[in-house]
Amino acid sequence: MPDRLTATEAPYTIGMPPFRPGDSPDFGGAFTEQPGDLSRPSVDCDAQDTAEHARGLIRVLGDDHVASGQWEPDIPEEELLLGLEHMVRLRTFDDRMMKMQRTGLLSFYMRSFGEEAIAVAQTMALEEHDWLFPSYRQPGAQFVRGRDMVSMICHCIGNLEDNVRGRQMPVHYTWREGRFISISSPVGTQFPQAVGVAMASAYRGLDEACITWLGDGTSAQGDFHYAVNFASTFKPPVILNVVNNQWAISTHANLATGGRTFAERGLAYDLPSFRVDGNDFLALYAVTKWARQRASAGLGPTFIEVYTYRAGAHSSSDDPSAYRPQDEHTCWPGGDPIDRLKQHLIGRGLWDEDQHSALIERLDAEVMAAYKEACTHGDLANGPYPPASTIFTEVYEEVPWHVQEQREELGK
Ligand SMILES: Cc1ncc(C[n+]2csc(CCOP(=O)(O)OP(=O)(O)O)c2C)c(N)n1
Ligand SMILES: [Mg+2]
Repeated sequence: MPDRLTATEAPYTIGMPPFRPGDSPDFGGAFTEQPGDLSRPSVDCDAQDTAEHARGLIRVLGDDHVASGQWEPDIPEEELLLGLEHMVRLRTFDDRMMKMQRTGLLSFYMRSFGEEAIAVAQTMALEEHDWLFPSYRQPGAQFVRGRDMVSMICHCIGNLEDNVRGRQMPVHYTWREGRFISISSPVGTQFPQAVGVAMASAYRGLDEACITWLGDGTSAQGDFHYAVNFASTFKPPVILNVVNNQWAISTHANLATGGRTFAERGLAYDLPSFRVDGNDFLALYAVTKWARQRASAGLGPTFIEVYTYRAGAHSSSDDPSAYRPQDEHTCWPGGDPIDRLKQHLIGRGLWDEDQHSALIERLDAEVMAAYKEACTHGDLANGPYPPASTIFTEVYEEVPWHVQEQREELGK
């Protein structure tokens, strides 16, 4: 045996990204899977009845932007228009927050660029009292639940009006009233939390479901398997989403799958499992409704792979041109989620370009006004900042002696 195996001698394969900087990315132009390919099984089906759904791709919006197939959801027109508005709101908000980060008014930011449909459509498919256990890539759920935008910006700045007083990184929102559970920096913790709360809801006989999301990279964490094992064993009302956006910072999803889809892992745990086009608002809504109905019927969890593409950088600290072609996201066959819903609505005569421009203008003004108001409570460059004493307050009901000692040492 040589001291060290080279890549070709190694008795295992390592999944590689399809393209690297300098390559011309080509995903084949369009998805081969079409709306109508897959049936909508009854909500009391066996997990193994969804085997094809875990290997295929559930779509509703075709390449011509027309909705079709058994998964086409019954969704009121005004809900679709509201969904479009929330997605545009999120993109506008993200762009403003990035500008704030680049000009030193807040320290760090993460956009949902290209993934706006996910949290918006899926939260709209739930009940108001359901619990949300998101990752940092689903802040859009808060718009659906009506969170005040000024409060969100104050949190990102960490200023005097930040509802968590700077104890969380920007974008790691906490919002009790919206049942939006704190995002944690160590990725993956939300899966066991969601399963646990769903078990508690079932135990108490409440019709409350939990939904949670984590990424392709995060699904390699132990927390993922602990949670899915409990979900498989106790069958609580939980909707488990793996958002496969192709990238975990600079690591490609090919390194995390071993060749199968992420959705097929749900089958191994005996959970109904669906792979859904994550840039298709209608497909996301339909699959989440199915999962919610199954939860209400007392039949337990649903496992979903949301198949999408992270169009932007991982975060404000990342430069994707170091590991993938600059224009890769423009070649993604799933297209842009906002544009796809917009074209669908235009095709149905419910929307037009003028209305879309007016919407963008209105949301620009809304975000601008919120940004200005938030900055009156302090920004990173100019302060004022929350007092240092807030490090020690509002965390423990009874302050432990060593924390008290540190506080005295600091003289705060
Ligand atoms: C336990 C843990 N390990 C590593 C990190 C550093 N980290 C933050 S995000 C991230 C990538 C996550 O990728 P993915 O799960 O695909 O989610 P995405 O960012 O694509 O939405 C990593 C490695 C972390 N925050 N927590
Ligand atoms: Mg990812």
